[in-house]
Amino acid sequence: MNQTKLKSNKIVIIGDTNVGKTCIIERLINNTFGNTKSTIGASYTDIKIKGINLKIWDTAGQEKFRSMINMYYKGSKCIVICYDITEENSFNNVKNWLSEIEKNVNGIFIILVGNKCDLNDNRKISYENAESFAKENNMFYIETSAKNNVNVNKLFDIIADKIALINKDEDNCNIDINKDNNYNYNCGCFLL
Ligand SMILES: Nc1nc2c(ncn2[C@@H]2O[C@H](COP(=O)(O)OP(=O)(O)OP(=O)(O)O)[C@@H](O)[C@H]2O)c(=O)[nH]1
Ligand SMILES: [Mg+2]
Repeated sequence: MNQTKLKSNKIVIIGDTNVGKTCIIERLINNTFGNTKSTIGASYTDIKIKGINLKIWDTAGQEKFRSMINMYYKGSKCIVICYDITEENSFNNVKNWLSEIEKNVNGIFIILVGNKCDLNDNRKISYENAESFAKENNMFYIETSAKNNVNVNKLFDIIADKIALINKDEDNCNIDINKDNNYNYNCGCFLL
């Protein structure tokens, strides 16, 4: 196996503060939902899903960290933009997140995630509206609940599948068919 094949595939999770980015990762890694503190800077988690090594960067949504997030886009295979289905502003801001991405990277796989779908009674953005916005902007759309564990694993399965295809296209496949599909992970952090 060459050096390239040993590399993790970088995924960056962005979106306004409080939309649930850290909770989604907590649910994926530990299968828990609890008290999270607002993220400072960014932190990463290494995890293997469907035989694909993923390095998932969780970034801070607070305005004061905004300008620093641009450096995380470089070299990523997938960007996940999260919003909160009960917070209209967080959906309206997806446009701004998209234009920041466009300034930094081209043709990247982007998934739009509407989190907190357990709060359907307080929903401000309809599924149809969000899905058609996603389509218009060449994004995949999925709704999740980190709280009730809805679609969190599915989200990362979709990402792993897509990255496997991207890597295959690049003749840079990272799948090790001899390894099982256990979720092995490491983590670390980087304060800006
Ligand atoms: N009801 C509900 N609440 C959620 C869900 N996910 C996260 N939350 C709550 O939303 C709040 C913010 O969650 P975080 O994961 O810290 O948000 P974040 O997007 O990482 O925020 P920053 O780190 O500041 O960018 C917390 O109070 C969570 O308990 C969800 O799926 N449903
Ligand atoms: Mg966070």
